[in-house]
Amino acid sequence: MPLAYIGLGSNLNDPAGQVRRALGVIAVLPDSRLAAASRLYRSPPMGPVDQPEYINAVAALETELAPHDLLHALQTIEHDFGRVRLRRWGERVIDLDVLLYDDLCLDSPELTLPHPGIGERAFVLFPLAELAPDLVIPGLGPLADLLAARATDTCEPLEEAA
Ligand code: ROI
Repeated sequence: MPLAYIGLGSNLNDPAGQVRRALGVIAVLPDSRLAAASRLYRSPPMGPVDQPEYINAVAALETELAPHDLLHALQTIEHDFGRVRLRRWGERVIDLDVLLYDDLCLDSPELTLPHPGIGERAFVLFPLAELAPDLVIPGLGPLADLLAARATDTCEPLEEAA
């Protein structure tokens, strides 16, 4: 079954609760199985700094949903969570991104894979590395190298590993 990685982020209305609840909804998507979920991480906002810190996580989803069907399913969840667009790169109750879909490279009007910006975003790289430390990202190279370049960025787990 194809394996997709999904990025989750929230900085409004109990962000940790939003991310946990979204993981629960992702876990019951049709024709899919939640293979793993990272811990929750906190990170300063990228974008306008006058917004709360973010809670981020990454999920690994085995899925028979095609990439665009997965995207639409995630957009439906965002809508159900009451996501409203306040400003560009601004605060949100939930953000669900398809980060990777197997080693697919895709550039369609709706969906670009790997997700653009993945290589610079500590809040994606840290939780992703928890799930797949040996991952090689198509077009970007080993995750470990991308992570090393972001080592000084702030992104810390809410709880230490058990
Ligand atoms: N910043 C952080 N730390 N985490 C996010 O998930 C996040 N998402 C975004 C923008 C607004 C770019 N900044 C973010 O979409």
